[in-house]
Amino acid sequence: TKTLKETLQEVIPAKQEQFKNIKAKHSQTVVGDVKVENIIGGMRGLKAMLWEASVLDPYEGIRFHGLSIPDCQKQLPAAPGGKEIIAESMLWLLLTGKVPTEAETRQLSRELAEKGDLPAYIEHLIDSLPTSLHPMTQLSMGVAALNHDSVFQAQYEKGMKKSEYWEYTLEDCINLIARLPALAARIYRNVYRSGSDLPAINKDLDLVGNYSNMLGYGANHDLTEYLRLYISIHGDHEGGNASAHTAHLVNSTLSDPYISYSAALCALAGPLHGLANQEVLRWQLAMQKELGDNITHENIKDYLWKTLKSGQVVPGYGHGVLRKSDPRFIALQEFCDTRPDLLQSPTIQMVKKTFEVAPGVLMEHGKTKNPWPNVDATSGCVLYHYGLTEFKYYTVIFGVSRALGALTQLVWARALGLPLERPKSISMDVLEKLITTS
Ligand code: AMX
Repeated sequence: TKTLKETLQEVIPAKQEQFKNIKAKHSQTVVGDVKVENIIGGMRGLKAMLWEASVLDPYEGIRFHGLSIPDCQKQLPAAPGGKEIIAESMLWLLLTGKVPTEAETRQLSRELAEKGDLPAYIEHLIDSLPTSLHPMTQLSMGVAALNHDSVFQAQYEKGMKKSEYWEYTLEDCINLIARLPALAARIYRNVYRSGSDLPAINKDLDLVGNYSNMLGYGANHDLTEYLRLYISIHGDHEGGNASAHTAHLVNSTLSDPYISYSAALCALAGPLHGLANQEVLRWQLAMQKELGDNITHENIKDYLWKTLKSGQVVPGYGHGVLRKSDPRFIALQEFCDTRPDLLQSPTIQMVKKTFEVAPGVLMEHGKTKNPWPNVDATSGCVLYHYGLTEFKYYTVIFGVSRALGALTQLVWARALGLPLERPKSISMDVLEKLITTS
């Protein structure tokens, strides 16, 4: 059985060769136009960065190294006794482009469990924070402070060769992914379960099995399975989304992976991005409160219009790239469809009913380019049903997940020797001159 690093070592030379070829032969080849809408529209649609792990098709949704979510569900190993994809098999795929064997997956689970304990200074740091501090701020602070032990930074100071960057980046990334569950669970326990002790990491369990255990939900097999699926399919969503892009940008300055990912978490904490996770639930519960037992399609429509007319967005709907229902939303809905308790949950029934009317309302409203649900429309409601009701915490779970894609791609950025990212900005005066001369 090969290790993750050995597998990566095998695939790197061919990709380096491919990159060298593209750079040598095609640096000046034009592959698209820059329109004014790209410059003033948050660079939407501009093809301007390399990202190996996944590509997002507006209509088909995400593919991880070419595999759709249903492909991954069929091919990637699950936990012993489980059915859902686990973080380790997704991590392996995102990093190497290969589907791991059962043995490789178990070996990686053990490696992560062995590296998963938090250093004492991080425990003290997190324990010293006010419980009123948003869990995402706490997560970002904890991740940043873990850079105390960055091997990349230590080796950089010693003067390592550029060809070695990826190896130390990999070491930091694996250590960080291993430690995220203990960090995220400690935040949860401090904020919502004051005084309760975290169980020790079980070396025979997978990463998310341990995370669920440390959160205090290990006995709930269905929730643990849900978390496995959730964390795997939220792992990567190509490179241009705000969190992944932030990690990529910051790391391009050769900041170590810890502070790069800490910055990414700050981007994830915005309501238009990862915080939509918590916002959907807040919005759904407010609707439930207002409608009481009268949850009819008509009433939901009225509530949607009320939200839109007050100038707010409908959380969980729309997307920067997608133009169809998000396949991640579909995968999570399918998880619900196989469990009678979830099908009977009032919150989940409301998600389904909202889905039956919201696209029509959003189309009639006529602003959003994509009236279909994104993953956040449903993800939090299942957690809520299983008793993980503290929705301010939901984006932290997303943060544990997004590390799989954002961090593995830092390894590739360094293996390919990608340079400091530095797009050209222009003023409106310069833009107008360009417009008149084009
Ligand atoms: N409700 C109401 N209006 C919406 C909308 C929604 N769900 N989605 C988009 N719009 C509006 C935009 O605010 C914009 O209005 P403006 O012209 O007055 O500024 C207009 O429609 C055009 O926007 P767009 O091009 O369709 O979307 P975008 O690429 O600018 O933004 C996104 C994408 C996700 C930020 C947006 O759809 C949104 O705010 N959705 C709700 C929040 C949400 O669910 N975010 C989670 C996204 C997934 C994730 O990252 N986790």
